[in-house]
Amino acid sequence: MNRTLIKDLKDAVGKEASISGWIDVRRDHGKLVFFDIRDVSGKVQAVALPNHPEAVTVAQTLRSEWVVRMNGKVNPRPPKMVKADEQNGAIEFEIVSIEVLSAAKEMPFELGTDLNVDTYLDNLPITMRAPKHRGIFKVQAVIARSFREYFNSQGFTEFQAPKLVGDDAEGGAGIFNVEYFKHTAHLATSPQLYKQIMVGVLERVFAIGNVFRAEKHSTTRHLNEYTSMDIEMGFIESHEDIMNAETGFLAYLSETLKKECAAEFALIGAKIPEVPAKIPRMTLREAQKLITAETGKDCTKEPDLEPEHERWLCTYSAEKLGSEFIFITHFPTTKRPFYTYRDEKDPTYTKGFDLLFRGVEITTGAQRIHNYEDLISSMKDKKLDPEKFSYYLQAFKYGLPPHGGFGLGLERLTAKLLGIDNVKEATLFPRDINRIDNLLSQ
Ligand code: AMO
Repeated sequence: MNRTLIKDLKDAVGKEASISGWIDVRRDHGKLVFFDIRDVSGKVQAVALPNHPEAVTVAQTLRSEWVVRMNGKVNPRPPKMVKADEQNGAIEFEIVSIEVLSAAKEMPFELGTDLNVDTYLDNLPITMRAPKHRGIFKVQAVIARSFREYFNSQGFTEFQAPKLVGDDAEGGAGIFNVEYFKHTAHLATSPQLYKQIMVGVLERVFAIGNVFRAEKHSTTRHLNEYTSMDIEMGFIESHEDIMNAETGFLAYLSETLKKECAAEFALIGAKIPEVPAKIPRMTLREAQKLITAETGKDCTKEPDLEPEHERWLCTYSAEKLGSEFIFITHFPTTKRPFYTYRDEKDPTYTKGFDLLFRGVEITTGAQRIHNYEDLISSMKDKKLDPEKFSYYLQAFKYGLPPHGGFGLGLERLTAKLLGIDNVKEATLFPRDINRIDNLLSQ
């Protein structure tokens, strides 16, 4: 008999079916053995009845996480037992025969139990099977797919950026070295230089790929390997075009999540955000004046926002401006990478932005310098050696249009969308200073 996915059983009432999946829970009631059986599509209650004694004998040996194939019949539940708000709450699977596909050792804890982050991470291959975590990673997959769909629909071309690089764009700190034959190479911290080069080839490009940051601190926002969703587009007027492109994506994402992930958001207890047609924008200095006026602590001369400022601005934006997203623009030139375009009105500030959402920065983006000479002089200002970037500079030497782009951290976005405090819980296999899967010895 062909396998029926558990979500489709409701259409097979009165018929025979074969299901495959994991034992979620077993409940014994005298001679009856009940199970919740789980597959990728959902759960169903199955029951082994005394009229199939062989099935009952096998049923009594099964425990959580055993993998089984069950043949049987889909019955309507007696009216008193119907659970209208549950998936398959109106049916029950009557087991006729059971084949064990894989036995499982006794679980160290019940799936779905609240665990501290370390225990959760130590046992990731199984803790990820819990409904909450399956939900998180389904949502994450939908985010990445929506990014692809949206930017494909806007005339962008996907490309794969290299992960092994020579000299790095984002400045010296935070780079992993890799032994590369007789040389030292690095792990890419961003596809930045390649996406700019690609503007000269395909005008509008995007990439979704892993990047690496050798940050020594362990926070709830930082990972040492994360997935960067990047775009870069040519022929823009200013960084405003980039913010508009990101707004378009977020609106598409919000709609897709409503269509495809409402159940996951309900299970996790999170709310899908509304995306206004125009996300509020303010300059760093405007934002700092507001914070200073409200909190009484003068931050108007700081070159960047502190995490507490980001949280404050998000609350302010949600309460006063009606948007959970807010763009902060015009960070000082000294704080931004060499490729960032300077504001014509005041070149000590850049035409770049951060996007804040639910208390955290989820994106950095900007217009870029496209003039070859300006770029060289910006490198020199930052004490970088243009010789080392001669490969990248060819794109500029031979004509690159005004362009810009952004980088959006997939795990941070997933965590914030789902109201998860620690980004590591929204990362499939998080790497941090103490852990690559297993804890590293100190
Ligand atoms: P930036 O370094 O600000 O910009 O990174 C962009 C976004 O990537 C995410 N992110 C991280 N997520 C988890 N752990 C980290 N250690 C981490 N670091 C960054 C954040 C952040 O907003 N090249 C530019 C982008 C551009 O201008 O196009 C860049 O990489 O969500």
